[in-house]
Amino acid sequence: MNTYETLLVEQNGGVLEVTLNRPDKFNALNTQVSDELVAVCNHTAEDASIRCILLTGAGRGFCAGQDLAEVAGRGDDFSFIEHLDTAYNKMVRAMRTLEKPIIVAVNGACAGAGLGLALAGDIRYASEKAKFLPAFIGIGLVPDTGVSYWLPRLMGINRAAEFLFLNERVSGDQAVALGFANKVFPHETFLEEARALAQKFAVAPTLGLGLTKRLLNQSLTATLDEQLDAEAQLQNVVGHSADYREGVAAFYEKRQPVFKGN
Ligand code: T3D
Repeated sequence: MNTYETLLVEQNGGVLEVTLNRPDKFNALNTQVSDELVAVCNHTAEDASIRCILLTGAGRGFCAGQDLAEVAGRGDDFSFIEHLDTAYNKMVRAMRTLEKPIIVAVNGACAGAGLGLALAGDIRYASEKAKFLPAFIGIGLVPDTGVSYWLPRLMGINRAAEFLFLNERVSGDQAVALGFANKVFPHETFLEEARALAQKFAVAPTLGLGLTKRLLNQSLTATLDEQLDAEAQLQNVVGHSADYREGVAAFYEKRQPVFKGN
């Protein structure tokens, strides 16, 4: 296991629980945080004993986006292209290409690139204390970290325009209604709810979940014909897996299947 300075990382059974750990800064992002999240994804991809990631934040915030304290030290030649490409875009790509589920448990403020980080997960559970805001236009920036990709797809372009232009602050309930959070729970229980979901995924057919994620990813830009072909190709992979054999056997034996993830 790698060592991390900005993250707390703990494996519980098949679940890797990852906590953004810069609570005094509302877990604001910098290159070190995103590099460490990429390392977590790479480690998870290689370690068959990890079958799900649960990502949350320490303290009152989930993630306040770019650490604004680091902006002051930038010179005129600072390249936002290079910064985003090597830091936050790399993080989003690592999360989306990781073929294992990522649950994001949003415990508090979720802003800017922190919203992009949350949207790069597969399922978002929110505490009643969660608040989501784009933040970008509030400081004169455009959306990044995938926010302008996900929001129109999840909430429609008109509501995305309103949310982004007006830099609206929305609650967990509103995020569910808008379609970009899955469920909201009381603050006292929300992490337990997310952990229970993660433990379900940890005993699910991991190969099937991972390839379902691949299909969902490509569905966002594919034609129906491309998607039908991709489904057939990937069914031909999972259709020869041990978990599929186990699933069918358990069905006929009227018992719970024991999926090993392969
Ligand atoms: O520049 C580039 O690298 C390009 C990439 C950009 C990507 C982006 O993410 S742009 C957007 C950057 N983020 C923001 O603009 C959000 C700024 N923060 C806020 O709007 C609010 O702080 C929150 C809505 C997140 C939380 O509000 P609230 O009222 O609950 O808490 P607070 O009192 O404002 O903040 C609590 C502490 O966190 C505070 O520190 P203090 O005063 O107690 O010592 C605050 O300074 C700190 N904090 C919050 N956000 C950031 C931050 N520190 C550094 N960077 C932050 N982004």
